[in-house]
Amino acid sequence: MSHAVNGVMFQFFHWFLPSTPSLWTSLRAEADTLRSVGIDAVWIPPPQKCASGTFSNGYDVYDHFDLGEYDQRGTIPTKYGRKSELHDAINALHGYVLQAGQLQKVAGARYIDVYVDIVLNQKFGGEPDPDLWQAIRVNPDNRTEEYWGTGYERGLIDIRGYTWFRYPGRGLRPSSFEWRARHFDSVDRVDAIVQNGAPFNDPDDKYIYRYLHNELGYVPADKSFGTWVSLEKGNFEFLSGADIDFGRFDVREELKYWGAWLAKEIGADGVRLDAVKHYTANYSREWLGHVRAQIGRPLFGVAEYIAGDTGPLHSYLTAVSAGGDYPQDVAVFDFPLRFKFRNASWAQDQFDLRDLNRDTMMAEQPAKAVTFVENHDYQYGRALDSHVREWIKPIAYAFILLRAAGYPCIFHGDYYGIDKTLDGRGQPSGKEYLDLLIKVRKQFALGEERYYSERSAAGWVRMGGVPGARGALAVVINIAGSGVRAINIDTGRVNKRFYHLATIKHTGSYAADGFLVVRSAYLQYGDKAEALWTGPDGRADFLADSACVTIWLEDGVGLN
Ligand SMILES: [Ca+2]
Ligand SMILES: [Ca+2]
Repeated sequence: MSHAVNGVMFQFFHWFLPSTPSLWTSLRAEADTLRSVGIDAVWIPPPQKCASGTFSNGYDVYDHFDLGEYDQRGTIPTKYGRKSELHDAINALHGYVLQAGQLQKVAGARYIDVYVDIVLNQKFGGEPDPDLWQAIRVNPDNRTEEYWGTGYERGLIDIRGYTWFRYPGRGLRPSSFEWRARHFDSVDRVDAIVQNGAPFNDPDDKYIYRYLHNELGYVPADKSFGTWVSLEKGNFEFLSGADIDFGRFDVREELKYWGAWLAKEIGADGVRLDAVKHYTANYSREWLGHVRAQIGRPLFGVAEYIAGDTGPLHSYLTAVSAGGDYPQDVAVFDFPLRFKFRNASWAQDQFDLRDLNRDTMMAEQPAKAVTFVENHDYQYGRALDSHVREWIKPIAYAFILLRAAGYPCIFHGDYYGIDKTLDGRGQPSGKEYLDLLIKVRKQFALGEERYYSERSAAGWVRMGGVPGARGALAVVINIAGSGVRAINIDTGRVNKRFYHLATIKHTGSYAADGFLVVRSAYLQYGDKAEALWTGPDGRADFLADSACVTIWLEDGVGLN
C-alpha cells in the first residue's frame, strides 16, 4: 500500500495512446495536477525498448536496458519518449525541478510515488539464432500435449528461433549479457525447422515449440516448463514471443541485476509485475527480494495475475509472501472484482449486486488487493465486449474509492477520456466525478464501515470518528434500469441531517462531457432532494437514482 492514508494509484497510460506528444512529456506536464487532486502513486508503462519501436506499448521487450537512449529497433525514443523525458517526468512526480543543472525540491510539493511496469516473461525482436536448438512441438491449447513419436509433424526437431539478442546499438553496458536460444523455454515463431536432416515447414501459428535442453555441461541438462505457473492450458508458462527460462541461474541473475539497475536508475518506488502467472511465482519472490535488498528502501509490489476466481490469487500470494527463505510482500490486482464490474455493466438488472462482495480479493484479502475498474488490456477497442461499459463506471469507482478495503487504481482513459480517433468510439472524461470521489475518499471515507446490499442497489456508511475524518459518509449505488432505490443504513448518527453532495451518472454520450455530476438538489428525490434526516435509531433510507451513485455527507464542516 502507498505510504498515504487512503492512498490512490493512477495508471498513467492506455492502449491507444499516440507516440506524440510523448507520454513522459504529458506526465511531466500533469504532475502538479495529479498532486493537487490527491493522487499518491503513478503506475507508468514499461519504459524499455521494444520490438516494434515507437509502435510498441512496452510488453514486447527487445532490450530491458534501453530506456529510450540508443538507436535500436529503428528509433531512439520508445513510444513513451526519451530516457531524459522519463527522468524529467519522474522528477516532477517526486516534486523536483531541474534548475541550472541541479535538482531542486519544490517547496511544499508532495512526493508522488512512481510504480514502474516490469515485464519479465518474454522477449521479442531477436535475430535468427546462430544455432539450431532441439525442440518438440506442443499443442497451444494443452501445453502438456507434446508431439513425440514418428509421423507427420511429430518427433524431435531442430529449430532456429528469433532468440538472438546482442544489442550492437547499445554496446556492452550496462550489461554484456547476450541472449541466445538456451536462455528461453519456448517460442511460437521460427525462422527454420530441420527434421531428419531436411528443412521442414509447419503451418504458421499451429504449434508452440518447447526447447528440450540446455547447452552441454549446463545443470540442469534438460529444460522444462516452470512449476508455480498457472495451470490453464495445462501449463501456462508460454505466453508470447520468446518465453524466458527461469529454470536457469544466469537468466535469473541477469534480470535481477536489471531490476536493481532500473529501480536505482529511475528512482522507482514500486513495481507492477506483468503477467506473473506465466513464470514461476518463486521468481517473483526472488526478484523482489533481490531488488529490495539492492536499493535498500521500500519498494511496493503489485502483480498482474489474471484470474476470474480468487483461488489462484491466494496461491500466488502464499508462494510469494509466505514461501521460501525470504518471503516478499506483494499485492495483486483484483481481477475477480473487475470482471464483476464488467459483467454487471452488461447484465444490469440481471446482475445480483450482492455478488460484488463475494469471491473478490477486496472481500477476502483486502490488504493485498489493488482494486480497479478498467485497464489497458480490456478497455473499449481491445477485444469484443471485454470493456466495462461507461454507465457503471461512476458506481464502480465509488465502490473502490469509498469503501474501506483495497488500494484503488484509476485508469488513464477513465480519467482523461479517449478521443474517438484513437479507440474508434471515444470515451468520456471522468475527471470531474473522479476528482470529487478522491476528495471524498480522503476526507470522509474513514472509520468503521457498515455495508448493505440488495439485488440492484447497495449502500454503505463510513462512520468517521478517526483522525482526519470530517464526518460520516453514506453512499448508495443503484444498477437498476429504472427507478430511485433506497437502502436503509444504520449510520450510528441519531437525528442527524445528511445532505445530498452529488449524484453521478453517465448521459449516454461518449464525448468529453459524457458524465453528469449533479451537485445541487436532485429533484427526483422529492422531499429528500437536498437532504434527509436519520431517526432516533440512527437509521435512514438513503437514495440513489437508477444507474447512479449518490453521495450523502453528514452536516457539519463539509467537504473541503
Ligand atoms: Ca513464461
Ligand atoms: Ca523452464
